[in-house]
Amino acid sequence: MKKLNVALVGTGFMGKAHSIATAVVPILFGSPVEIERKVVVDIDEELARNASAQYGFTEYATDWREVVSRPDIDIVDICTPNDTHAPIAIAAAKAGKHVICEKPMAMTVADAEAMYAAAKETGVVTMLSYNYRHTPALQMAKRLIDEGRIGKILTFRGYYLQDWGADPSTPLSWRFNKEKAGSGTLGDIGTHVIDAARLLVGEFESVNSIVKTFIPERPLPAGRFFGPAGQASSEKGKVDVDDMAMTMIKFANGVCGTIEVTRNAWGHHNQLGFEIHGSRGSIAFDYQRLNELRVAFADDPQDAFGFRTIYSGPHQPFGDKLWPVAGMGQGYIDIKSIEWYNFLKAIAENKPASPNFADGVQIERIADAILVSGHSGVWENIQQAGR
Ligand code: SOE
Repeated sequence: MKKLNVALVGTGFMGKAHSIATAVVPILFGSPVEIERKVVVDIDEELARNASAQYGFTEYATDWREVVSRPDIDIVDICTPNDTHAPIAIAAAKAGKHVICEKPMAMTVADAEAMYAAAKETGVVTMLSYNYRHTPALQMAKRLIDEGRIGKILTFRGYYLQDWGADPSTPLSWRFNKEKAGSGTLGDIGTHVIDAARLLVGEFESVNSIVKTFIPERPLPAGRFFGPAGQASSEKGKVDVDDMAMTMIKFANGVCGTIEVTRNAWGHHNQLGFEIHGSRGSIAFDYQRLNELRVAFADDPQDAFGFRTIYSGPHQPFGDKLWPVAGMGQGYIDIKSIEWYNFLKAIAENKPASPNFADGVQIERIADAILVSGHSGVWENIQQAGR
């Protein structure tokens, strides 16, 4: 296969993470296709120029429209705020480029469906950056479930707790703005747990939620709206998205679940986790201890029964390709690199990647139903794929 040229759109935190991943994939795993980090795009020329030098791209540009249709570009990597995902992804897919896109997929279910339709028409490979699912310990949970090691799943208890939004003086960045973000905590971090729940348990049938905004106004940012939190100005602006969503779930396979997501949980910095209880055992995972998977098997001897910790290493999925000794520790860049490896492998084999735009549409439908239920107060059914 010929060398594929990558265009990265967006130079913030995620642009940086993806750039490190694309740089190290060949070293860690041996890249399934040869790639060149060709052009980096940011509407701010200085940021684009600096990023191309710092992240190791050949060129920089300020207009994604010109770049995504260039004949020499093969892969478009979307790391911009949520309101631009749909236009960039649709233009790129229509131009026949493979697309990897940061989460959440889109601002609305309709936009997500349009992105999926555009990619389906040209047959390009798509991937959504729900990176936490690639954590080797979480993939180990999937392996244990698939092998029936905890029996039949009974319940799923998921959460994603952060605290960067808990302080009312944290400025109103784009993540608190419906026009730019589509939704708040739910789209930003809740969709990661929805992705994990679909992977580990299965499709959602219906949801019943409480959704709240705890801090209805915040100081406007003194500097860039899109940058890191930064300085606050003395003027205030309205928060028009959710701070918290608490959801009960009926899965299509009869499993019952809950998901709690908030950015107002002091002390919890980036805590995505879950417990899954089965008829023959339990599994627990918490991203702040991403190298550990806690398990309890009903068949263990009674005098030594209880949760025990499996520490990630070469025996878990992808662990063999990372570091040779359990206990050396895997981290955020490792999982971002696994994500990119999986995407490039799908391109090389001309197969769908996971999670892809079809998964994304389903996640958007679930997130939308959670917000609707937050208003209606009743159970909301989820439209199933293909219907
Ligand atoms: C902010 O809440 C954020 O950067 C999310 O947007 C990411 O998806 C999450 O992984 C870390 O926190």
